[in-house]
Amino acid sequence: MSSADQSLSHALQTELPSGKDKTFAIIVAEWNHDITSSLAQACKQTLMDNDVAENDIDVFWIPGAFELPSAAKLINTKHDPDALICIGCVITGETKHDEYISSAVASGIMSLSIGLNKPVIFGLLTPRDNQQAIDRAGGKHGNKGVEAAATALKMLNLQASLDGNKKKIGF
Ligand code: DLZ
Repeated sequence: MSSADQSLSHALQTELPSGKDKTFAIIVAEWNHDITSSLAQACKQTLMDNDVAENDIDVFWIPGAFELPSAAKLINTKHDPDALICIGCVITGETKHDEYISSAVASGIMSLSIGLNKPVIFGLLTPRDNQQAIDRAGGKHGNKGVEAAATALKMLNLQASLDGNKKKIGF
């Protein structure tokens, strides 16, 4: 199936794990605010729909997508949430800025996620134009903020299942 055919329901075909008693930081870039606020709202609502208390979700607004990895690191140091969800939207323009920003964000979030040993979710849209962004922020391709929340819940569930199955070493 091509990605164009995959809708929001793809991420939600199975029931999501509960996020009860887990804490989350949603970090949102101000650039393309109409899009990112819709992503962030859907993300927060999905967490709450899956047993996360509103008090356990902190939303941080930051200037642009480029700042997502450094802000996530800083917020982690100060707040130590169970999962961090990074949300932004970088739209292709006349110059190559989008390529530099998007690839820096992708590798920054990946290194952070591996280094912190906790879910750091890549909720960055990289559309060619505003319409593609709208289509993915509550339009015909669903809302990728929902998928970002679903990914965080699934990764926390993976972590919990591994913690529960730790093998004893030694006698
Ligand atoms: C500079 C810039 C440009 C041109 N485009 C976007 C964008 O489409 N989406 C986004 O989130 N941020 C953009 N920025 C801002 C950068 O992410 C960053 O905030 C600045 O370069 C300052 O580091």
